[in-house]
Amino acid sequence: MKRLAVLVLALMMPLPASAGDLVVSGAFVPMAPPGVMAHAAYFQLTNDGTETRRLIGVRAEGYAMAHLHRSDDMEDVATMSAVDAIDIAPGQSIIFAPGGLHVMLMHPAAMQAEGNTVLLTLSFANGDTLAVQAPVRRLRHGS
Ligand SMILES: [Cu+2]
Repeated sequence: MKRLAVLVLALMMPLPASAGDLVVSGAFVPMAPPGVMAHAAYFQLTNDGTETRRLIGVRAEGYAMAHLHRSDDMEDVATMSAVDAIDIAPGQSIIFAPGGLHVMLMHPAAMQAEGNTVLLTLSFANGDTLAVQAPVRRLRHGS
């Protein structure tokens, strides 16, 4: 009887928005101009655990492809390159932000509107996945 009670309690626990000790915060997708076939998603990924974790890939619902990218400024020419894996040490936060690391969302099935949510699935080297809801936001310019 005691074992059954523990099981029921476990099933009633709310699902955490994290995979193990990995936590995502501040996820968003800046709204892209019409007709753009690739745009970016950003977030902060924190490792609250005691072991280094390795981010190895991403999928995005509603896009044919999604890749981990890093932007580089080389002599005033903005370039970006694919990133195969990102290690996150215990206690470390990796920040995906404009001008640096980003998730490249490619070939959207439909145009995103403000208020939509893009479902990202992050994949880790140990087989864990982490679902991230990234709201689509209009960026303010000229302020
Ligand atoms: Cu990119």
